[in-house]
Amino acid sequence: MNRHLVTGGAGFIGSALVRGLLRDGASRVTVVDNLLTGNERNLDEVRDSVDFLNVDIRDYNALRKAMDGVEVVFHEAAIPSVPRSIHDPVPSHDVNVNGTFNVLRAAKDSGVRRVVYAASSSCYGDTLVLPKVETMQTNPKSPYAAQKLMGEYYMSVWASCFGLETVSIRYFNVFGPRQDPTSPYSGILSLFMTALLDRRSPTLFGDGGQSRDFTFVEDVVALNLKAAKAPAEVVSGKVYNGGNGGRITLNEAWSLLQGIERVSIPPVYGPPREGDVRDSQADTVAAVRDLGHSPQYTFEEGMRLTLEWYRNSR
Ligand code: UD2
Repeated sequence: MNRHLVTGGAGFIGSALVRGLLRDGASRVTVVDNLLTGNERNLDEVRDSVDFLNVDIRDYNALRKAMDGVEVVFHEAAIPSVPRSIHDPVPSHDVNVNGTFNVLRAAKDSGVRRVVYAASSSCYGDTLVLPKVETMQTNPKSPYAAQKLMGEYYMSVWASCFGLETVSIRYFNVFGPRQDPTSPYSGILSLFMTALLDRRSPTLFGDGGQSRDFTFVEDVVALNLKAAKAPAEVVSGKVYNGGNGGRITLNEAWSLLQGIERVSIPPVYGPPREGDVRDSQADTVAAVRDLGHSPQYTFEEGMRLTLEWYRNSR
């Protein structure tokens, strides 16, 4: 019987978390993924230590069975992307809201002790002040942001009404190896990496002056492991920023990458993107205090490692 289950465990962040759990001493990990955006190749290195279940998180009965005997669930499965949720809101609502509801219901009914949830910095929308603190008023600007926020509310309510331990971590633009660069909805840094290696211009929506707190995936993995172990009386039902604490514009990020690769490729500028947040930066005080968050990778270190991974995997 496995103690840990990762929904979305064949995805970019989920598979990194599976590897992190195994490094941290787990003997086996259960992965629930319907391979909509995930890929079993992401688990190649750890296949022998993974019980993979091709299950959709909207299937309560299958989740209930998968969670039998599990102690901690990491809920990473989602249909990500702000623009995708605007172009096609029904599937993202169904997976991100109804799916999350099912994960909680199945977890409770299966006797799971704790659920750690992948929330999103998008819930803040545009704020007058940076960095963004958990105590600020949320202001979602897209269906995706609203859905992820709804998930946080459900987490807290499952803690208060049903005695399940929950921790929500608001991710701030996670990047790293294995992020899928092939969709129009892919994360910007994965698009940058492939554009750079192809010696193509990336398209920047708007003036490229929008900023993000890009967070290296291994720092998010480490934070999840800490969130699974932190004392319930301190963390349960709560929400924490899982960012790095820095902030860089898209123009700066592209410049840095060109410098690393010693090329000069001016970007192409397109119209601003609907639902886009202008600036994003995490206040990490609460995560440091309660969870022991301690990001280990500077943006440049993370970018270099990621770029090498994309180069070697071509
Ligand atoms: C949001 C969340 C992030 C995570 C993610 C999941 C914020 C601040 N962040 O990321 O935490 O939940 O959603 O999907 O809400 N862009 C271009 N050209 C492109 C693609 C993107 O300029 O070809 C821009 C885009 O307009 C945005 C930035 O790059 O300003 C980052 O976009 P993204 O899709 O990588 O992530 P974002 O910020 O929507």
